Amino acid sequence: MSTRSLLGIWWVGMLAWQAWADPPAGYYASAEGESGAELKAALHEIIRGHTVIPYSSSSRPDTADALGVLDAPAGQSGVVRLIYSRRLEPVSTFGQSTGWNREHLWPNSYGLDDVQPAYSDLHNLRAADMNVNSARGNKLYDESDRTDARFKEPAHAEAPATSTDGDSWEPPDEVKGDIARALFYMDVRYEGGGVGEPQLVLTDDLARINSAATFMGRMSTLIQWHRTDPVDAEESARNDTVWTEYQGNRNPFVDHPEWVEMIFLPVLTISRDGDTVVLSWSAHFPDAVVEAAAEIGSTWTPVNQAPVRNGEVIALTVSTGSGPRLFRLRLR
Ligand SMILES: [Ca+2]
Ligand SMILES: [Ca+2]
Repeated sequence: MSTRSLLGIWWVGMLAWQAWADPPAGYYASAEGESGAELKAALHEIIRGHTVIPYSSSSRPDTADALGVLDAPAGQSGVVRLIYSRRLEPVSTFGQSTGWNREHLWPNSYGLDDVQPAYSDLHNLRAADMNVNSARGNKLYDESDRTDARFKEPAHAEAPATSTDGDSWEPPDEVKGDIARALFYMDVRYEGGGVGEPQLVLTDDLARINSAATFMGRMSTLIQWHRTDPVDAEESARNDTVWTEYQGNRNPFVDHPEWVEMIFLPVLTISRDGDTVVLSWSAHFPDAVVEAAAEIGSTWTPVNQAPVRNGEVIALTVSTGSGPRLFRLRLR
């Protein structure tokens, strides 16, 4: 083969790679320039109505077949990287008690309930060690509480970089952001609008998370994990393959990490009436703390007044007088 034809192949390869590595031109056009609820609504319209693949099927590619492709390390086939164990496992051990199965990151029992399209959504599914999957069960994601009597590290012998406590599960650092972005996708994709589609909602209010509801969390921890484990080439390639080969929709937060905070961070609303100031924010953040400062550059201190919850809003009223003039909301 001549040098010239080698170069030709290299160029074709580069072009193909570039075409796959980014969303198609205009995919996010209707979301550009938006923020907050408007951005969320625009993204929902873009990613809804995806091609639903069967959860299990003997005649068509199903979720197990897809995970055998999506969770294979770059350049390899016939093996999957298990989400919590980080071990490579042969695709052929799917369904065996010593092998792997399908993990719903947003637990099936928190609003998916075996109903399509959410049940088979590949952005939410990962290959997992079968025993580790059982150990996680439907625990929410959070930093483990080491003072909890049920704290355990590792959470399971076959997942060395995990920990757990009575109600939550902490995955390995390298997948914390991947999991967070999958859950942000689920909240935006599922707004209760279509046939069989639940209204999935992320929250910091852990009391709301149970199998009779459609909540999942902890949202503030997920935002933090999104920051500490940014998108890498492998996560981006997985998003591309879900789009091109299976569902025809993308995870916007893998393509545009900056949109997470534009949608999910709480906004502190401040309304002033003379010497009285009412501060309010989303009840999805019951543990958020309001801090006050006299002026720019001075020390921020927590506001002592107890907040009052009224439906979806938490508010507190302070009398300022000659006191603080600046307020901010801080997550734990
Ligand atoms: Ca990662
Ligand atoms: Ca939702």
